[in-house]
This record gives sequence, structure tokens and C-alpha cells, in this order.
Amino acid sequence: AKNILLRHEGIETVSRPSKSLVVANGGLGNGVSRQQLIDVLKPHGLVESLVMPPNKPYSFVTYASPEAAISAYSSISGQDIPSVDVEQKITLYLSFVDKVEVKETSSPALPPGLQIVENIVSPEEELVLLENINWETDNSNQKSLKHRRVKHYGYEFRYDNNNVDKDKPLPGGLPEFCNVLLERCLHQGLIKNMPDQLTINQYEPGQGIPPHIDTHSAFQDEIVSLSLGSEIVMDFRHPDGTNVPVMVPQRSLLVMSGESRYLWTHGITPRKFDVIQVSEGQKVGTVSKNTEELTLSKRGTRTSFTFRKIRAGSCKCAFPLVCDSQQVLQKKTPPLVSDLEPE
Ligand code: AKG
Repeated sequence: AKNILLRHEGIETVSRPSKSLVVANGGLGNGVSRQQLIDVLKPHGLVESLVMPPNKPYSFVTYASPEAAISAYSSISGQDIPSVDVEQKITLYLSFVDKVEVKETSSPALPPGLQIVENIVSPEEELVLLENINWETDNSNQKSLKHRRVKHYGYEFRYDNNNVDKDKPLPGGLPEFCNVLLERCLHQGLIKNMPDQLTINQYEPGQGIPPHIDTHSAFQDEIVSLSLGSEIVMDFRHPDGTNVPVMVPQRSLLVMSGESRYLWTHGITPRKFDVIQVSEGQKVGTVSKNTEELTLSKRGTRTSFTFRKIRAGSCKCAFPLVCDSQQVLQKKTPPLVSDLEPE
């Protein structure tokens, strides 16, 4: 069964020993982290490279000598290791391969108009913001959706039509505890106008939000999202199918404007772990496709503050195909249906 799986993936195993092995079941897509695998592989000799393709249930190791690879082959095959997802344990199977071909080293570019400002709030400010959300008592604008809990200020976001009732502002406007942050964003030129709508989303590990474009006719250009409590990988998709995973660090501000706001969808895949880069140097921005640099990061509870400015009038953006204001034949954006079902 293992060999059928590997053949299906285009992996040719060989029966004679070589320096390289495919580690079946030992992949990021299986809940095995880079460090875990290195701990298992290293005792057998010098590891020249460890290639872990994102979302695949296998990896490739190349040792400095065939002797090291033979030693790994004979003692690791059949060995169990715990998955980072504690409920499972994983049995590793090794086979020799002649060549390791899955290498893609370029990092995709950020979608145009997307910016991530690191440390927009301090750890102290983060605590104050989180403490000020009153999930328990003030629940008039709060919903427990299937995938996360949400709270709206300024205007209620309607998940049935992905829009707001512009003539029905909520009493109280935006909470005062956001003022310092919003003034900072204006002062730093990150936003041009003071937002008047706020959605607070809280995601437990395993929860997410379906890919969507915020309705053009409902909100102006800049949409900003503050990430608190935990980092996250957010997926941006272009209509041509290009998918760009973007690492959004804890305490950062994601600024979506222009093409990234109007044309690309953004969403968070519901899962408990994200594939991220190991290197300390790049903790923000697009996640590299360099398969020698990837590992898993356990998600924590993330709370995001998404600020928007209600649009007066219709949208005149440069992307009429996805603009509800400019579509002659109104093609309705499907509602975030899965979000409508309560827990
Ligand atoms: C939304 O509420 O529409 C979002 O896209 C939230 C994004 C986030 O959690 O940062």
C-alpha cells in the first residue's frame, strides 16, 4: 500500500541502497514536525538535507553517506512516533530513492496592496484590548458561529448577504478602547479614514473563516485586521487560482488595500497547525515554498479586530468582474453559509 501511495505521488523508490530515502508518513501533512523528524534521523549520520513538502504525508532525507542511509533504513522503518496532533501515532516507513525532486525555492510575492505592520501594539496593549472584550454580558451584537465567535460594533455585519444595513447603525459606535490604536493607524498613514465598523472574531485552534472578498458596495478600500493572542497563516487567492499563504504574526496589523482588498479572497483554513518557515529571519509575509525550511506551528486562540469604513454611494474600483456595484447582471456573492449555522 505504501508503494502504491508513493507511485501515485510520482515517487520512484529503488531497492538498492543510496544516500536518499523517502520517509513515508513522516510529513508535515501528517502532523510530523521538522524537529521531530530530525531527532529521529540524526543519530544515523550527517543529514545533508531534509525536504518536507507542505501538506504532504512524506519527506525526503539525504545523508552524507549511503552507510548512514542504510542504518536509518534498517532501524527507523516501522518505528512509531507521536503526531503533533496528540490523538494519533504515526508509523514511519523508509524506502531508498535515487533522486529528490520536489524543490521549489521561490517565495511568492505578497498580493499587491497587502501590507503587514509588525508590533502595531505592545504586549501590554494587547492584554488591555483582549480584557476589554466583554464576551459574557454584552452579547447583543455577538454570535456564536459554527467556526468562531464574533461580535460587531458600529454596524452589524449580516452573514446572510455579506452586507450591512447602512441605515441601522448600532448604538455606541466603536468601543473607546480602540481609539489609541486607530489614531496610531491614521497617524502612520496606514488608513486614510477613521473606521466606523468593527468585527471581532475569536478563533480556537481548528476554526477558520471561509475565503471571501468583503463586499465592495458595503465597505471602502482599506480594511485592516489586528491579530491578538496568536499568529495565523491566512490564505489569499487570486481568481486565476494563485494561492499565497501569508504569515500574520501576533500583534501585527494586516492592511488590505487595492487589489488585495478588491480582487483577492482572504480566508483562514480550519486546522490546528499551520505550515510555517523555520528560519528566524522571515516570520512575517508569504510562507516560502522552500521545502527545506518548513515546519508546523501549533495554533493558539486568536482574536482579530477587523476595522472597516462603511461606503457611501457605489464602488468604482478597477475590478468590475468582482464588484457588486459595477456588475450589470448582478451575480450575488454566495453568503458565508457555513458561518450561519450555530455551534
Ligand atoms: C472578516 O471578519 O471578514 C475577516 O476576514 C476576519 C479576518 C481576520 O480574522 O483577521
